[in-house]
Amino acid sequence: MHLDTKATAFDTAVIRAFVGLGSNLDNPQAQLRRALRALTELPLTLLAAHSSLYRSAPLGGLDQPDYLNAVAALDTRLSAPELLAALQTIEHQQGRVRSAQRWQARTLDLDLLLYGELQLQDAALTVPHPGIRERAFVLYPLREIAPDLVIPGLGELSALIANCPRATLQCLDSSL
Ligand code: A4P
Ligand code: MG
Repeated sequence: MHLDTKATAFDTAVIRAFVGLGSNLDNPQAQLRRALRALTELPLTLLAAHSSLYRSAPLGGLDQPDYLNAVAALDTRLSAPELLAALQTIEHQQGRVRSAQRWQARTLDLDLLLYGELQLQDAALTVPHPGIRERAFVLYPLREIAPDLVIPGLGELSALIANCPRATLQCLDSSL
C-alpha cells in the first residue's frame, strides 16, 4: 500500500509553481530566509530559483512596517491543494497568526501565485493569485526569475509590468 502511494506520487507530472513570500513583522529578512529553507525541505518538490529581496510600503497605505517580499519558483509533484496546505503549515511554524481582519501585519505570508497553467477559483484556492496584476512586489521579482513568463488568463508578464509602476518598490542588495 505504501509503495503504491509512492508510485502514484512519482507518476504525477512535475509542475512549475511560483510562490510569493512576504513579511513585515519580527525580522522580515530572517523570516524570508527561514521560509526559503523550509521550501527546500518540502516533499516531492525542488526549489528551482528565487528572486532578490524587495522592500515596499504596505498595500492600502496601512499604518504598518514596510514589507519585505521575494518570489520563489518550485518544481513540484504536489497537487495545488497539497502545496497550499504545505505553505500554510510553514506560515504557521513561523508564528503566523490569522484573524478575520484582512491585510494585517504578519510574520510570514506565502501566496501560491501560479501553479503551472492551472486557472482555478474555489473557496480555498484561487490561481493565478487574484492580486498578481496590480502588485509590483510580485511582478518585478517574478520578472527577475522568469522574464518570459506568460500568466494563464492574464498574458505576458512584461505587458503586466508595463502597466504596473514600481511605486515604493526597492530591490535590496542584501542577499536572501
Ligand atoms: N487562498 C486562496 N487562494 C490562495 C492563493 N493563491 N494563495 C485562500 C494563498 N492563499 C489563497 O489567506 C486567506 C485565504 O486565502 C486562505 O485561507 C487560502 O485558502 P490568508 O493568507 O490567510 O489571508 P491574507 O493573506 O491576510 O489575505 P489575502 O487577501 O490573501 O491577502 P494577500 O493577498 O496575501 O495580501 N503589502 C506589501 N507591500 N507586500 C505584501 O506582501 N501582502 C498583503 C497580504 C497585504 N499588503 C502587502 C502584502
Ligand atoms: Mg496570503
